[in-house]
Amino acid sequence: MKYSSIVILTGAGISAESGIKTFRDSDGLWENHKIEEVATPEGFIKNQKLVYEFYNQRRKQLREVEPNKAHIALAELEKNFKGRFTLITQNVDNLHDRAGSKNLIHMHGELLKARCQESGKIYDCTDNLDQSSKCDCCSPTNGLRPHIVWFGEMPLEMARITMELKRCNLFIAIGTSGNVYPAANFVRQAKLAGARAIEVNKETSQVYNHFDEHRYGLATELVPKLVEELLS
Ligand code: BJW
Repeated sequence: MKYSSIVILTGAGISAESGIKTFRDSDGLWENHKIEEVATPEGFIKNQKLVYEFYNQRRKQLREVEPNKAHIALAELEKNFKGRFTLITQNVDNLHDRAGSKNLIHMHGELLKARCQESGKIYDCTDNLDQSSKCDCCSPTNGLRPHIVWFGEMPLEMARITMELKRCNLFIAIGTSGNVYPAANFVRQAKLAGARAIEVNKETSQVYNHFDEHRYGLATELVPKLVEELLS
């Protein structure tokens, strides 16, 4: 194999075939909710009940879905690849974790975590959250919020991501539309570092012109094939 350091970025498209709706499809998750209502700090201040319920419903959905062949193939790649391997996901579901991925960065947070609004301490969260949910780290407590990166907030682990993008020689983006920054810019950063860039998607993304190679189709078909090629 000619690559020594691989960075993979995944988006909602990789979980679509597990049954989790993508954000910008016509029947997408946010059809009944305006983005600013459920995915901004301002929306949370305005209507906490709505935002808690939105994420409670999505947390519950995780019990009904399973990792698909694409998640599993990426975990296999990590297990068998001899060089550096970093998987960055924009997804807040736990399907990469459940497929067995280890060196995984959840840059937009995780549905199964909650954060103390006062101290920033992060807690595991499998049950519903609401306005009365309390942390056990401060008193008086300001309560817990979903550990999700909303618009206008800084994505997580950006320093580590930047370092990995600088040193990778293969960058692969799977199932992401290239609408949301800074993730949409990762391909440019990887290219500046000299990496080859491959896009795997059902259709062209907003940033498709920055990739060297495009593979269009379903993630569950294309990702296992690509992994097989990389490991052969
Ligand atoms: C398949 C498939 C199958 C389907 N097989 N493929 C103006 C210009 C530029 C930037 C900005 C701007 N104004 C504001 C900004 C910044 C803003 C932003 O990007 N806004 C844009 C809307 C313009 N970004 C932010 O605010 C971020 N923070 C930030 O920038 O901080 C400052 C900073 C400065 C410097 C450095 C670093 C930071 C925070 C962004 C937080 C995004 N959060 C969300 C919501 C999380 C909550 C939740 O989940 O409820 O994260 S938004 C939403 O979009 C979610 C996703 O992770 C993210 C990306 O979406 P994704 O994954 O690409 O999904 P889709 O649906 O768009 O696409 C699915 C794709 O799959 C499609 O392409 C399909 O074709 C494909 N597909 N089925 C293969 N079976």
